[in-house]
Amino acid sequence: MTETLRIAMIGHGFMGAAHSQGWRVAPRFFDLPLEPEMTVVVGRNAATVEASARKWGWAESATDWREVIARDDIDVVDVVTPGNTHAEIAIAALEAGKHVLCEKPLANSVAEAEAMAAAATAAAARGIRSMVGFTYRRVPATTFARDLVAAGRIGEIRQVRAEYLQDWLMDPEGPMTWRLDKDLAGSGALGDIGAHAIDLTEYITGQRVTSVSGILETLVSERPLLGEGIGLSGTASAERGTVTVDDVALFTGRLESGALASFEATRFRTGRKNALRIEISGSKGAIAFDLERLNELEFYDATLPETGLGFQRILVTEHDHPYLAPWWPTGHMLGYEHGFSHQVYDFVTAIDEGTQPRPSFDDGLHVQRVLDAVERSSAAGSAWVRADD
Ligand code: SOE
Repeated sequence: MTETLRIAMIGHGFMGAAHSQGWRVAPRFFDLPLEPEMTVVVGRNAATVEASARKWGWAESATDWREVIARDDIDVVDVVTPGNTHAEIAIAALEAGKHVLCEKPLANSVAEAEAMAAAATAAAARGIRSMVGFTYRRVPATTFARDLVAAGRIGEIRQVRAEYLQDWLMDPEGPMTWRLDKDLAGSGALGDIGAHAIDLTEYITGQRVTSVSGILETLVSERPLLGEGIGLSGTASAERGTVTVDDVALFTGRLESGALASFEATRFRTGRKNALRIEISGSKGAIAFDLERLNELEFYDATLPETGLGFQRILVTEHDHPYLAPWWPTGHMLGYEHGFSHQVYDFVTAIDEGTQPRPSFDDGLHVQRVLDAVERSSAAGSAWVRADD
């Protein structure tokens, strides 16, 4: 019989739903070496967390994460709370000997991320694994893009353009959520979605961002406070609150090789709902990806005869493409949620094999340093700031 891995998930918002889906579905499709058991979900409100447990298939619910982390019947702690609590929960869980999966961005500050990375290194020496939830690395088309780059198919990387475009804040009467509060979220579009653009760039190119020059802007600085309810489903009250994070982040960066990259993260790009896009130009070819068409990868092979040149659209749904083997027949599309199953597959496999899963807390710390460097650059009139120390 397969050994079990007993999971406690702390938090139960949007990411809680996505992670629950991953824990539930991954073992139904992938042959996992350990069987995840959805043991307990934790939230502050007993009634709502109980409802989440029932809906998503957790055996129990609880309201005190400290008590849950102290339990002997928990092997993994999955952190899906707002950023301001990541460090405290993840460090306590690692110290208690639990493997930790933590949502992105790793933390709200470099200091917190450093403490988390140090706790992860100490825990790794005791066989405890930790990983950051940058799930877009696990979309088959982005993993395939990484494979093409690593195989030299686009040659030497000359230029990168990475952007994450959403428009859910364009209505100035849209209510405040925790994502607009610096104390809870750390930063705005920059950390929430710009972090994905940075991680995906580093993952696909295999190079880190070493320095940046950026600008941050808040387009709507006051919004109605939330009345009843939580998140975007709550009702707006008559009172207004101050938005303390950026709505738009624009920055340029240099990769380790010296190649230039441009980044944009915005929640005001009218008409773009969830467009995480990346285009990488190299000496032998180029690749382009857009999350709004996540089953496709565009590939330009500049080594072909001139008359045959052009971007080709590869439908990344073949069984030989990354992660695709256990899913549907060719051409039967995957969606947003599959990345969370792939994340569970990779994390559980690493725990079983005793290897370091990526992105590690060190990778998450590096992204945090880039985010921090963009903030410092913006405050210094877009001066170039190093991000790799
Ligand atoms: C909200 O902007 C959000 O849900 C992010 O927090 C996620 O990380 C991203 O995947 C989609 O957008």
